[in-house]
Order: sequence, then C-alpha cells, then structure tokens
Amino acid sequence: MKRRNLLLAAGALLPASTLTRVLADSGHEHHNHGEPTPPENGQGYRPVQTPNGWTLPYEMRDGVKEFHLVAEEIEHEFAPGSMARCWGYNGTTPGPTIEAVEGDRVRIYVTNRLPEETSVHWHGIHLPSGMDGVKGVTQPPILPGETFVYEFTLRQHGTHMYHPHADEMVQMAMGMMGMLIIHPKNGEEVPVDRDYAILLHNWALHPGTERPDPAVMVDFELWSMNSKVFPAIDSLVARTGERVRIRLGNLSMWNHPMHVHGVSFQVTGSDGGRWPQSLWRPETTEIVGVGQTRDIEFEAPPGDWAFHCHMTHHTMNPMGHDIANPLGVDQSGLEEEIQRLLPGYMGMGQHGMADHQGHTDGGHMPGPRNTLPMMMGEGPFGEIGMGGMFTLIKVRDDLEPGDFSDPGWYQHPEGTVAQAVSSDPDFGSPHRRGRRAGPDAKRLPTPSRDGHDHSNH
Ligand SMILES: [Cu+2]
Repeated sequence: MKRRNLLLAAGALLPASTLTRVLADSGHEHHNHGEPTPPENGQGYRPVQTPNGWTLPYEMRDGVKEFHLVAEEIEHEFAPGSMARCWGYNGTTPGPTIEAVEGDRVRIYVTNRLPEETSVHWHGIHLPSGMDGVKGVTQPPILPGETFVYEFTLRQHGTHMYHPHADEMVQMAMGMMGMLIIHPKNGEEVPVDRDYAILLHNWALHPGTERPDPAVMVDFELWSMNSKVFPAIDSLVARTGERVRIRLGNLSMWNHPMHVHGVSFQVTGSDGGRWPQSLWRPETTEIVGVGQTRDIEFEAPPGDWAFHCHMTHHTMNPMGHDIANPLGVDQSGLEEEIQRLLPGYMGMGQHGMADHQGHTDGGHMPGPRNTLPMMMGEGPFGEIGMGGMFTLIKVRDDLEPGDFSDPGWYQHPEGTVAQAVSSDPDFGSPHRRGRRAGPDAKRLPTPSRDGHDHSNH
C-alpha cells in the first residue's frame, strides 16, 4: 500500500477524543425578525430558519433594503474535533442568509478582505446584466480591500443562492456561498409553519490538515449541511401536524439525493419560485443537482426521523477510497506489520465496518490530528454510526409553535419499537433461494449490544 493510502485508511478509522454531542439547545441563531413579521404593505412573511447559520440583518434606507457582506478568511468548525481555515462571509460559512420580499429594492455592499480578488453572483436572480457579478464579463474584480455595491429590484420569488464568480473553483471549495430567499409579495396560498434553509456542500479537508484542498474534484472528506457534519448539524424540529418546508441548495461538486424518513414530501418549488400546485409531486427522495435548489414540504408526523443524502459515502466522515476491500479478509498478523510503518494502525473491516465506531469512541485509536472519525453520534439505542450529510427531524406533539429548541430523543409509545425476538441464527423457517455462502452459524460474529463485533480480537 502506498503511504498516502495507509494514512487515508487510518484516517477512516480514526479518533474520537471529542465525541461531544452537539445536538444541543445551543440557541440557534435565528434571524433579525424575532417572531413572524406582521404584514407590512401586504408583504408579511414567516422568516426562514438557517440551521447552524443566521440571517443577515438589513437597514432600511430611502426605501431600499441595505445589506453588507464581507468576504473573508474564517476559523470554522465542522464538528468538535475538526477545525479549518475556510473562506466565507461575515465570519461564517455558509455566509448569512439574505431574506427579502418580491418587489423589494436591495442594495448589497460587498467588502473584500480576502487575499485575492472576488465578486458576488446572485444565482438565478433576474437583474440588470451589470449586477450579475461575473468578473471580467459584467464588472471588474473586487480587489482586496475594496467595497463594491450591487443594487437591483427583486422581480421574482423563490429559493436562491449567492457565490463568487471570480476564481470560483477555489473560493467555493473554501466555503464561499450563501442562500438568498425571496418571499412572494402576496403571501402563499398554502402557508408553511416552519421554513428551513440548507446549503449542501463538500470539502477536501485531508486527514491532519486544516485548509480545504480546492484541487479535489471527486474524493471529498466532508459532506455538509450548512457547512456542518453530523452530529454537529442542528436537528430540524416541528410540532406534530405542522407544515414544514426545507429549502435545499447545492453548490457542491456532486448531486445529492436527499431523503426524508417517515413521510412522502411534496416537491413544491426551486429557484424558479414556488411551483403551481399542479406541478407539485410526491417523493421520498429528491435529487438536488449541482447549481440547483429544491423546496420540499410535508406535514410532520411525530417521531425522530432521519434526513440525509442517500449517497452512502456522503453520510460518512473522512475515509480512504483507494484501499483494498477488507471484507472477509483474515487480517491476523497484518496489523503488526503495518504498525511498524504507521504506529497505532488497527486492522478492521473483516466483518464490515460497523465495529469502527466502537474503536474510535473507545479511544483506543489515535489518528491524524484534526480529523473526525468516519462515523459518530450516540443515540438512545447506541451508536448511530453516521457522519456527513445526515441529521434528524424531531417532531413532537407538545412543541410550542415557534420553539426551535432541541426536544431530546423521542419517547416511543409502548409497543411501537422494533425489538429482538431471538438470538438463534436458525430461528424460524424463512423462505430462501440460491446457495448460501460464508461462515456457518457457529462462526458468525457474536452479537452484542454495544455495537462491537467481538469475534475478531
Ligand atoms: Cu450526497
């Protein structure tokens, strides 16, 4: 194995000194509006929530909504144990959500505190060509230290995004992006009770490093919602029966099939605005393509529901992709060999990878610094074994409208939880076809309730 591959393999299995659960009531930074804004000139709207993020306050000046973005290098935490130097706006990646109403005139100052030139493109917005933010085509670059002003009237509504159009390969890989939400001026025929905005992204933060690598096109280490990875992504919460909208934007390098458990949602809109109801369609997974936005809506049933990208590698943290397949390979003796090159290496994967988290959580595996384990998170039934683009939608009967604090784990009504009925592999008389392979029942991994497979040590 090449040394880099070893490192990546090790990175896959690694550390967990800081397995802090962050699904906390850490007071989501909401928005500048407080409670839903009362109608002004018939333009009232329910403010969007940006999980782990925030909404940019504006000032009203001569009838124009003034916003100020600052492009700058920032310290960013993907989850406890993974810090990086990223680029973003106003101290965060993604940048703050900009929220306005169809018909508003907006003036947006952009100050460049990056070490190189930039620009801001208002993705999908109908505006004068010279406000479109394509460096070299519609404007000169915003040089380091300069402030530019963009000004235009919003002629549409929908879920939009903003990002640089100057050295965008580097600047977007470093985290420069944000959401731009435009509410329809006449309200919505089918109102929603909770409105969430999430930007999907990927990061090449190689094990042991602290700057995303913009040269990577395919093999990313981190897959994020609003630049956080599970378990540091805020849970989305709702009261039973409330209508929830999740606005999803994708400025990453991959398409993301986003899946919600427990409901068939309706796909109701995009950056083309909220679609006519005749175009709404029921789905349980919706692909949010690169450069696209999609709005999904559903009426919330009680429970804890997973919400995640369905690309299985996108719900994992750093892992090697170039390693040989260890499934079914007897690794006795190999560990000692490899440890001479890479102290602390632990051979795993013979029976699958579910035992990785036990080793990393147990702390027996030190790894590259500043690198998350592949899977993390502890739930009411043990290790969750996820990472990346994964979070929970927590729906409760007794949640107050407008309360966004994490309600803890769901208390299942009696008799509604799947449970063990036997530990005998020969249990029952299941119908089977084909030829059985692999170890006979006596050599199957010993089942245990702590998430470990204890049979291979
Ligand atoms: Cu994905």
